[in-house]
Order: sequence, then structure tokens, then C-alpha cells
Amino acid sequence: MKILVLGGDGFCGWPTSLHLSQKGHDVVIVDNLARRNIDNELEVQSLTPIQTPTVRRRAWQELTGREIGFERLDVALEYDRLLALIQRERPDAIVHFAEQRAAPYSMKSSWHKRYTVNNNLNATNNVLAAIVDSGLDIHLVHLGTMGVYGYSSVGVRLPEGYLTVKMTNDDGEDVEQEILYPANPGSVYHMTKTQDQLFFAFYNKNDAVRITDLHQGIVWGTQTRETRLDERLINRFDYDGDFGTVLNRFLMQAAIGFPLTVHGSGGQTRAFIHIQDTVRCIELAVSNPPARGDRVKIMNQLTETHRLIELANMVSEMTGVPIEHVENPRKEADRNDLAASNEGLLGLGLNPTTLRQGLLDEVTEIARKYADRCDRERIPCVSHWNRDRAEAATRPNGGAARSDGASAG
Ligand code: NAD
Ligand code: USQ
Repeated sequence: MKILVLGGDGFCGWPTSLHLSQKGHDVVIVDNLARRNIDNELEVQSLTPIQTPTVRRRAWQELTGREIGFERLDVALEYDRLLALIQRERPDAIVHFAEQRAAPYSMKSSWHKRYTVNNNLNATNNVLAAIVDSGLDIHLVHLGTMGVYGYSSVGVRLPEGYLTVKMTNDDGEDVEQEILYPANPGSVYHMTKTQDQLFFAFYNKNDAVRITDLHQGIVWGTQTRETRLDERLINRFDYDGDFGTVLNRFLMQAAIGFPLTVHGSGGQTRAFIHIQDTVRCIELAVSNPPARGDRVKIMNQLTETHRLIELANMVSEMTGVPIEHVENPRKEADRNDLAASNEGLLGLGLNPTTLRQGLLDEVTEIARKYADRCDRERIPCVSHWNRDRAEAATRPNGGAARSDGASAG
């Protein structure tokens, strides 16, 4: 298949591009390198020494003989170039990663809120409008988030996107309707992903665009089989307070002896998936498109759920690095339960990689190897969700509520 990977220079997009290329697909990466520019803005860099798109792609060609194309293009701003690219390349599928994906970055200031909304919503709408304009029957695979469901404990297993609700009509009869599971975003970033769902529902209904929306949990790990082949192919590793995600941060903090930064009690439960499974899931989604006329296919892309304090305790016990309970910069439930269906991807053949000592060690090894590239000042999360959270961080005992290795469960 010919596949365009929008956002193919990023943490999920690069290993996915390599994986799809390895599987024999003809891949073209489309990226405006916004993520690399944000590193400049935040004065931080990937812990791993990622190479330029040209060096990466040349290394891949040298090693495998396979070519990956690259187009530097802003999907949110350059509609005509995007459409021309689609008309020229005539892809069978487009994988869409090209969004600003960090919740803390989206909450830093009104500028960051507006950038995230403008970038993400226009990127998604542009891809959909361009697919329609091209007149081609292209399958769009989008990376969404488990965060669209929100993190309140509802006491049921979250469905894959849709919910059947019952209402009573004026005659007292029950009427059933299938709706999107109610959106409950926890940040401006997550809000853009809930809006993406409406774009998909509309273009699917109006233009019969074939769409798969993958509601992905927090991705952990760094390397995949393909990125491990050569150091020039290494994947990015974000550890800073804006882009670093929780488990990779804990593993990296453990590697350099930095107390593990648990927000609040650590009673939050989240969904996780290893980067190796991310690339496999996308391959499965690309190979199993919905039929034309089918509704948007929504699948939850996660392999396990964990309470944060349990992850922190595990990493702490493994490495001897203590836990520090810090005031939570986010407005979020201090404790929640979470169970979610993932039958869709399991049914397509996903064989989950679950958290194992070996894999955790591997990430810690990477973090140790590149520890000298870490700027410790960039580790704390300094993006506060609102004034209350910002003030709480400055109150006495606010910054470091407790420092111990024990569970606050
Ligand atoms: P990333 O920031 O590393 O990669 C995103 C890429 O998209 C970057 O290379 C960036 O330059 C590019 N991009 C952004 N806006 C663009 C635009 N307007 N035009 C062209 N390119 C643009 O993020 P990631 O971690 O690889 O995440 C990829 C997708 O997966 C995101 O949509 C994110 O919401 C989703 N996701 C990520 C995670 C995770 O834990 N990393 C979890 C769930 C879902
Ligand atoms: N957290 C800590 N300590 C830290 C960092 C985070 O306790 O040092 C906590 C946060 O308060 C939050 C949880 O860990 O409760 C998860 O935070 P995160 O930054 O790992 O993940 P999140 O902000 O949810 O975003 C990430 C990706 C995003 C994706 C989302 C999937 O950046 O692109 O959509 O995971 S999900 O969480 O399922 O919505």
C-alpha cells in the first residue's frame, strides 16, 4: 500500500513509518517539524540523540534498501500543498499523528491553548476536506486518545467509542440510540481530540470517508525492532515536564537518581501501551479498513491499566530511588478507577506486550546511556491548569507535599 504518515517525524510516527516500510508498504512522511521547534522553545531536547529526517531516512535506506519519502508541510496551514500531495501520491491510507499532543503544553498559557486548538482542529479538518476534494477512496487512520472518555470512575468497562442510550418518548415508550460516549476532556489538548471525533462522524456521514479512530493510552518505551537496528534510527525520548509522559519520566528519573515525581497521592489510574504495540496496532488498523459506508471504526488502543502510585512503587523498589509526592499541577481527580475494552485490536491479532522487568530495564538503560544529555531543571512540571493549581504550588509544603518511598494508595 501507499501510505502517507502525517506527523511521521514524531515519537509514534517515526517508528510507525519504519514498521510500515519494513512490512513492504510505500511510505511518505509528512511533517512540519513543529515538535523539533517546540524543543527549541522549551530549551530542552530529546534525551536520545535523534538525527535529522534526512540522516534517519538515508540510514534506513542504507540498511534495508527501502526508501521513505519526506515532505515538509504544515497540515494545518498549507491546504493546497496537502491536496496536491494527496493527488500526486494517491495513497491508499493516511495515518494522522500530526497534532500537538502534550496536555501540559496545551495548558501553559492562552497562546499555547490557541496554538493547540488552531493546529489540531485545522490539521484534522484539512486532511478530511482534502480526502473529499481528491475524490479518492482513502482510509484515514487517526491517533486519538483514551482521554476523550475522561477519568471519572464510572464502574463499568469503557466501550470502544459508542454507547447505546435509552430515552423515553412522549408516548412513554423507550427509544434506543447509539451515540458517541460522552466526551469529558481534562485539558485543552484532550478537548481537541474530542472535537476530532465530531469531524470524523460528520465527514463519515456526509462523504462516506472511511475512518479508523484509535483511542490510545499513554505510550511508554523508546525503541522498536526497527529503531534498534542502528543508532541513527533511534526514537525520541521526552522527559521534560511538558512532553515527558509519566512512566518514561519515572524510568528516566530513576536512572539519574531524581526522586519520582508523583502528582498528589498517585491514585490516578491510566491506560498504557508499549511503543512496539503502537506500531503493530497501526499496521493492524491500516490492514483492516472499515468498508465504505460503515460508520467510523473506533478502537481503544491500550494493553493494560495501572495506578500511578503502583508504577512509582515498582520503579522505586527496582532502583532504590525514592518517591516524591508533589502538589498536582493539574485539575484532575486524585483517584479514579479505569477499565476499558480493547477487543477490537485483540480481535485483529494484537498480542499485548505488558509491563515486564526486562522492558523497564531497557528504558532505564537508554536513560542511563544518555543521562548526560538530561537537563534536571526541565524535569519539574511547571504548567498549571488554573490559578488555584499555580497558587497551591507556591504554598508552604505545596511544592513537595511528602517525600518517601511509601504508597499513598
Ligand atoms: P509527537 O509530538 O512526538 O509527534 C507529532 C508529530 O506531528 C511531530 O513530528 C510534529 O512535528 C508533527 N506535527 C504537529 N503538527 C503538525 C502540522 N500542523 N503539520 C505537520 N506536522 C505536524 O507526538 P507523538 O507522541 O508521536 O503523538 C502522535 C499522535 O499520537 C498525537 O496525535 C497524539 O495525540 C497521539 N497519542 C500519543 C500518545 C503518547 O503517549 N505519545 C498517547 C496517545 C495518543
Ligand atoms: N503525572 C505524574 N507525574 C509526572 C507526570 C505525570 O504523576 O511526573 C500524572 C499526571 O498528573 C496524570 C498522569 O500522570 O495523572 C498521566 O500524565 P501523562 O503526562 O503521562 O499523560 P497525559 O497528559 O494523559 O498525556 C499522554 C500523551 C497524550 C495522550 C495521553 C493518553 O501526552 O498525547 O493522549 O497520554 S491518555 O492519558 O490515555 O489520555
